[in-house]
Amino acid sequence: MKQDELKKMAAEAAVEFVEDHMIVGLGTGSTVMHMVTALAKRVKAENLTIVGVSTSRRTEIQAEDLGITMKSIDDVDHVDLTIDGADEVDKSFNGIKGGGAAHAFEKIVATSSTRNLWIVDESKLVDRIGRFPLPIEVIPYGSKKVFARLASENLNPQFRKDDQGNDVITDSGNFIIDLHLGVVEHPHLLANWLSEQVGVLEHGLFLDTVDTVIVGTQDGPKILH
Ligand code: ABF
Repeated sequence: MKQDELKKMAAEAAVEFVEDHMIVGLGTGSTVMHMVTALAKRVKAENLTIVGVSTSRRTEIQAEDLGITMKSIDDVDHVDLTIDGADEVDKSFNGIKGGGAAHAFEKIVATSSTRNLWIVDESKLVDRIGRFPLPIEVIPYGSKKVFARLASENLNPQFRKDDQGNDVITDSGNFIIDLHLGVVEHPHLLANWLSEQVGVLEHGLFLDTVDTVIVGTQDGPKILH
């Protein structure tokens, strides 16, 4: 099966974890797009009452267009279950997220959630995270100073550009700098250091966050706890 079919497999399996009356965090990315489509179908078929909380404008638009009731994270007192994608996940459930430039909102929703569930195709499972460039969201003012500081620490930063060579701008109007590390030797140490850097809004290391990972594999969906 192709990668997109494996993404769809994981996405559809995740929808079964949604219960009536839940407040559901909806992540961002192509795997989540499959999940939102399947969730909307299930909501209609079973006449479920759920509220969605999005992690990006594009997820919010998709969910609303499909008839899912949406609220802002600030209009709910908690989120019962957040279903999101990931770029890499290791055996300790350390993850890199942010390939979709939405990791700041994703982390805000994830840390407000009772339970977090990631949906990935098998290519996202790695022994060590870091081959996928680590996204950092930075405030535009002073971003070149942050870039220089990251470079001076040999973190191999690159401003993320779109196909036309323009800066990628997040839903918050910020820039993304990707760190080309190859491997993250000590995820918690790096996460703490990045969190202390002035001008860094949020990094894409998601550690001690996810409870369950559903993997689309050639042998069917695998549920990892
Ligand atoms: C999102 O899911 C992002 O954080 C992550 O980059 C993305 C994975 O994208 P895809 O599902 O398209 O592979 O949560």
